[in-house]
Amino acid sequence: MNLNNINLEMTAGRIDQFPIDEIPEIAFVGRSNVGKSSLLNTMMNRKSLARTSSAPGKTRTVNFYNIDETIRLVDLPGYGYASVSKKQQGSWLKIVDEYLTERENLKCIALLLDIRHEPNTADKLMFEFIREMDIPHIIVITKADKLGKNAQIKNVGLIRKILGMDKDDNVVLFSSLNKTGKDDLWEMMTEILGVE
Ligand SMILES: Nc1nc2c(ncn2[C@@H]2O[C@H](COP(=O)(O)OP(=O)(O)OP(=O)(O)O)[C@@H](O)[C@H]2O)c(=O)[nH]1
Ligand SMILES: [Mg+2]
Repeated sequence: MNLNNINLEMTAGRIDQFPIDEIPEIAFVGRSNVGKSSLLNTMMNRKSLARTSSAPGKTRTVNFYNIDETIRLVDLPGYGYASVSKKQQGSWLKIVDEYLTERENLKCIALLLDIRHEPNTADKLMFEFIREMDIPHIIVITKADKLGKNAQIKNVGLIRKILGMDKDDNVVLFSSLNKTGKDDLWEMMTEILGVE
């Protein structure tokens, strides 16, 4: 797979705009502001191909990044941030739901969780939903750079416990700031999707 051959193939606000082919996709889900778009930029070696913001609710469409015609990374709008009203969220969360429940190209889901926060009800529901979908999944714990080593270990343990994760669940500690976990995540993703 050639990481120099990446493009934003489509930014879709409706399900009928999704690309039609068989390219396997990995989707990135999680609360608004958890760092999904930043993680995608880090994974793709780009500074700002995916748009990011310190204000939650930046990504409002489904964004398909085509990597060398081999896989797609899919950036989704975030859910459940207190400062974004339910009504505001409704319009763009519908497309997330449609993507996750109807997309046949979807072969792996990465659920992102902020290392500093306990998973909330929305996170727990999303984790349950992914488990029930019976699709390979990776838990990515973001913003690792915000904590020291001991606090990292403590909080990862807490997140595992709160979500009731299994021992063999894939977990990656990640930082878009210093690229912690980037190689591990690429390895897991390519193995799950069966690409080189
Ligand atoms: N320190 C640190 N900050 C990060 C990291 N990842 C993301 N951020 C910051 O967190 C904020 C949100 O990042 P985004 O990537 O836009 O988050 P998102 O999950 O895409 O948010 P939505 O599009 O609203 O769902 C930005 O200010 C980023 O700079 C990280 O690993 N470390
Ligand atoms: Mg985003």
